[in-house]
Amino acid sequence: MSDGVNLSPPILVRVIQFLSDGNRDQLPNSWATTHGVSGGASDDSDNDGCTNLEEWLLNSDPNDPLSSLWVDLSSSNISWTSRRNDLYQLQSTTNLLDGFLAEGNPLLSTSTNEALAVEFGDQKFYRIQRLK
Ligand SMILES: [Ca+2]
Ligand SMILES: [Ca+2]
Repeated sequence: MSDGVNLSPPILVRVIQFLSDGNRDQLPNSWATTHGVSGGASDDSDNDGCTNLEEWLLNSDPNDPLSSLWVDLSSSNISWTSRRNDLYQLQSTTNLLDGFLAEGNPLLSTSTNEALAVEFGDQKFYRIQRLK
């Protein structure tokens, strides 16, 4: 930026969208209206074990008990419920204090269930991050 006299280094301006939450229940008004959710964030409208807040964060359907998150570890795979066209990243760490690192490339889901091969042996923590 310049005031005509002094120059400052370039600055990065990032526009962040804030979703309106008129009743302050932690659920965006637009999402609650779209899904007809009248309960609060801690309610479980479809009794699938995921709260409405979790359903919103997971991009799952708060009115469909078959639409929720589950993660399963077998002897060589990690599998999870997914949404078609969402992008997921497998991440791992051997020490939770060090944070997670990506393993492999992001996966564009083509199904409602996805699975990736994982290594077992030494202590390792895995997580699936939905990127989009
Ligand atoms: Ca639910
Ligand atoms: Ca659900």
